[in-house]
Amino acid sequence: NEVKIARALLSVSDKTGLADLGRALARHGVELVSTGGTAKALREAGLAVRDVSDLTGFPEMMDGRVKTLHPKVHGGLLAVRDNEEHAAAMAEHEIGAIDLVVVNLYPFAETVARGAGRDEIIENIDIGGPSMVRSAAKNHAFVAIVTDPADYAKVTDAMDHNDGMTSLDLRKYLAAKAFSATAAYDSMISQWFGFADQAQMFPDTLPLVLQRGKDLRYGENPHQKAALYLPVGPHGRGIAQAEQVQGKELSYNNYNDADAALELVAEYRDSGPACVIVKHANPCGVATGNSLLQAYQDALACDSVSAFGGIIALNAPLTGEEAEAISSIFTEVVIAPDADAEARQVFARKKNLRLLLTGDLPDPGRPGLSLKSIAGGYLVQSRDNGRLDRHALKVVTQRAPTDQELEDCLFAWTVAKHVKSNAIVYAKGGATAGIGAGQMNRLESARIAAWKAKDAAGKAGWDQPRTIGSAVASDAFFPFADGLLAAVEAGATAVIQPGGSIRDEEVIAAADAAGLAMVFTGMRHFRH
Ligand code: 93A
Repeated sequence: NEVKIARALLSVSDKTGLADLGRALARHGVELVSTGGTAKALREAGLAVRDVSDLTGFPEMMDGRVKTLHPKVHGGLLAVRDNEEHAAAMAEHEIGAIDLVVVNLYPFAETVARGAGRDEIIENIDIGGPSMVRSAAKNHAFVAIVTDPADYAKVTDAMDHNDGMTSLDLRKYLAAKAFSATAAYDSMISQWFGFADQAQMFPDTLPLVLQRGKDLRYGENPHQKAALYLPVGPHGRGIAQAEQVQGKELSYNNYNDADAALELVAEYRDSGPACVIVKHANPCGVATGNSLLQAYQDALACDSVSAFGGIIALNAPLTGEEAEAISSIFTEVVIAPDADAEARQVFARKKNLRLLLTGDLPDPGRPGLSLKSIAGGYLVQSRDNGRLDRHALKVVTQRAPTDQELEDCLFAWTVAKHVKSNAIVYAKGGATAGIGAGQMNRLESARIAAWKAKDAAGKAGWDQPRTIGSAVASDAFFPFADGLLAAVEAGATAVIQPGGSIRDEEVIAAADAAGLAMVFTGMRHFRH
């Protein structure tokens, strides 16, 4: 159960804490064996070290690709000490037992992250390291395996308190950690192969190794547990990577809503000022404008009732002016690429408001996977990064849209992509006029959006709703003419929708009869 450590093999890329560990082991009379760079570092700290090449009788060769891959190493790690045959094999081949292994692996993720070339990345795939880690972890009945510098003190403390010995409990803990380290490491490499090959948007093998990030207070409801998980290895930047400057801790629902807001505002990363207000993962107001402040005010005017307690995302750095305006109503989360000192000061007065800074907005066209759990499994798909080519739009009505109608169509379409289906979005002059989300039929979404627009006009004191003279987007085709007729009734003059219904002719005829201009996208944006 308790094993006295007589010999340790150290081979680490990250030399943090190595000298202290070496000294603590030396104090217990442990023989130190090491690979090239690690041995050098230990010697520089004044410690006596035996080279692994001395132990194996082979030089480190092939640019270090073969250093520790040798029976004298792996035999010493894997031998079952109380097995007579194993003991005999050790004696016959002069294999000495190794009781402690300290390894951390070639920095694969860091090499990828700093933009190294393919050859260098490949060279940073550690082979010998994980092999030792796995051998030692398998034989944890006798061998202690340390893969995390944070555990150095755990091991030396245990040795200090128990005459240089480790307990089985500690070795089990270390072995479990070691196997998750090698699993995460290989997953990272496998993910990189997927990322490196840009054409391969949807890998067949899904290296779904996730690392537990921070715990969240609870899930969607207080009786549910929740935590943030992050993919191991290279991944895109998103809401999970945003920097929280102030405010209460983000909740599960905050993350979900903030993600929806950031993904939508990112659609405007190359355009002028834009603002998105999200509530329950659906946008309740989206606007572009000559200034961020104006974009915010226009977005707010679309549905100021729902915006209460909402999530606000902006596509440009915040200044004090917008911060003042935003602070005047209750807001849960504000997201922006950056915020100046004045904006930070203004928000600092609102202790609970969470301010998230993202740096450059993510690329809406990036590849990636989206995941949803179903009972007994998961549904995985490539993320909806479909983008419309405005030249591919097909005018299907007698009247073609005017330039302004076309702009409004495209604006409404982009927003509709981010609205839960069935999605109907009215837009005019670069701002949403009414949003109908999540209904079980398209007609109701069209009616709700128009009704909300009327309500908003009343609240804002406008003489008519913004749906008059607007463009309307539908995330999927109109199966019947009724949805389109509801839009006509609301005052829309242009329509953008995928097309493809068996009743397209009927829908086009209704549009022509009402003098509408309609374009087909040939692309659908369901979001359920
Ligand atoms: O190239 S390897 O896959 N071949 C090996 O035999 C081997 N043995 C240890 N990499 C190998 N290592 C790794 O070298 C360790 O995992 C560690 O990250 C690194 C330590 O090298 P050095 O002591 O020369 O700095």
